[in-house]
Amino acid sequence: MTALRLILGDQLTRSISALNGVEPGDIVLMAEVRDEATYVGHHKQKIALIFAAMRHFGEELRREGIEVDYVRLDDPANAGSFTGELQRAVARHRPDAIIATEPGEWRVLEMMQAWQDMLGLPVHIRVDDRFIASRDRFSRWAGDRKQLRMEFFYREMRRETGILMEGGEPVGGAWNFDAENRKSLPKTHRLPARKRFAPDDITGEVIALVEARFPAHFGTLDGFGWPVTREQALEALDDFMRVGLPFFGDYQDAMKTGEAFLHHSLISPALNIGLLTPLEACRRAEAEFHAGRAPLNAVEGFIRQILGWREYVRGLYWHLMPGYAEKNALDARRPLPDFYWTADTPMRCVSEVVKQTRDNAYSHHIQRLMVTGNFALLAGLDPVAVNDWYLAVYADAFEWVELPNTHGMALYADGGIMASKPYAASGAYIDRMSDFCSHCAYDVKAKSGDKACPFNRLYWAFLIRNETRLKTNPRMAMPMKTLARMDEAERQRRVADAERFLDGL
Ligand code: FAD
Ligand code: DLZ
Ligand code: SF4
Repeated sequence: MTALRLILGDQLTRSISALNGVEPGDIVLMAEVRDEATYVGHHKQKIALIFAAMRHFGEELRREGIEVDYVRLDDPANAGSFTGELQRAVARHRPDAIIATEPGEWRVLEMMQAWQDMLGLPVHIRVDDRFIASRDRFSRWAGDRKQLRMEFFYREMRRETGILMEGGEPVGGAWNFDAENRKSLPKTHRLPARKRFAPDDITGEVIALVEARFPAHFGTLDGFGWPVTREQALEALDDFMRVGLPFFGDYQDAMKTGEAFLHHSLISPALNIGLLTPLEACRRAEAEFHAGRAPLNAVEGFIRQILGWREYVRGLYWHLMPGYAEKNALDARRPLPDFYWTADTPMRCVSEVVKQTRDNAYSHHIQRLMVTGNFALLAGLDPVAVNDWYLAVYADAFEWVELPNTHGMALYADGGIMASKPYAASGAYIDRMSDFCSHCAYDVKAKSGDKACPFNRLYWAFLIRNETRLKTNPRMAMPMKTLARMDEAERQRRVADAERFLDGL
């Protein structure tokens, strides 16, 4: 029996289920296709990362003696889509069956499910077992729970894997050291240089191709330094363990002008395309703790992001799709302002994050959540447009992880399935966690008027607009109490002030 084994651009793991039992005579199909590069206008670095990593992975398989049919984007016969390339490959190789691993996006799963009938061949879609919790495991946990809180899921994952556990109890006597993850960066703190990888010939060729074929896409390719092989990804992980992890806990939420990476791991692109596995990243961090090289607040904080958040959002995505993406619980309708693409805004925090995003296809979690995300939430930007932006601009963005984070966590568009309250904050939060406000044209202390920080002007209008929806939420009790004391004239004044700002966008 000859099997055609399909490997997608985010399935670049030697132990991926589609390659299990690969035999002489089988053919591995990998295809660079226009549809995947354009279904949103991905950042140039994201396309380059995926094509470069795909080409390197294809070569690695060939070195092992596996037959790889690799279709390049600039192949004149390229059909431009997964389905078209599969049809062409079936005509070339006449396989008895197709073997694939389930994809990371609903839209691609629907595509795959149509192939068997279309091609008249058995299509085996295998489970993606690179995740720590299978989709079934998550669904069993979710059951008919009313609330799907990450913290409780995370504790089960800790118990099941034994990571940071001691005799059935969490190491250090607590599950979560989140309260120790919120320091701002002292002025004198020295940030480490981070490991970046100069493009080799294969990556250089891909960079030229992306520049030529996708010139209008967002972002620059100049500083491309992402790991594109497993070997490089392991080096990046090592580098993080040495220079990032020890301070990861303390400064996880901090932001600084001109500094995109701080003490973050930068491993999400490598993890999401399969060059690293989540379990090995967690085990490495745990070993650093046991060796006394990193404190518990850092190690637990890092492991929580992967074993907790990453697994949880993946479970949530598949548990709630396809309806999840259509929710718009706060009835937000405003179009995305141009400055999300141009960085051209006097709001220093927003322009800084958009510039970092343009230059690196990266910004860290708090920048995504509390700057661009918080602005979108307060301004009532349309969730579809905001989701498309997040899916396009980050090198690590695939819908299974992007959608719950944006739709649920940042925008509260799911009405509170993911976050127990909206992450709405005035400028004071950004001022506390960054140096942005001291370089800004706006005054972070002023509450209203043209010079006042827009986050302050929008914050109360957001609460007023959503008062009925949020007033029964116990975690919103404090601001809702303050709002209840505000007289009608003051409310009208604040709404009008916010409207004046929004009209000027
Ligand atoms: P670190 O801060 O070093 O964290 C370590 C790892 O933990 C990350 O590599 C990542 O794999 C995992 N992680 C951390 N937070 C989350 C989270 N909330 N959800 C899932 N995994 C997490 N992450 C993506 O991988 N792809 C996305 O498309 C994406 N979109 C986001 C959109 C919004 C609005 C927000 C608020 C967050 C989003 N995140 C996304 C989560 C998070 O911001 C990134 O995983 C993180 O910034 C990646 O950088 P890092 O590798 O340096 O992470
Ligand atoms: C994101 C992406 C891009 C830009 N290009 C390709 C490609 O040409 N070929 C490919 O196999 N995969 C690509 N990908 C990743 C896919 O979009 C991803 O596999 C699906 O979204 C499922 O997660
Ligand atoms: Fe951002 Fe407001 Fe601070 Fe300016 S003052 S940087 S707009 S939070």
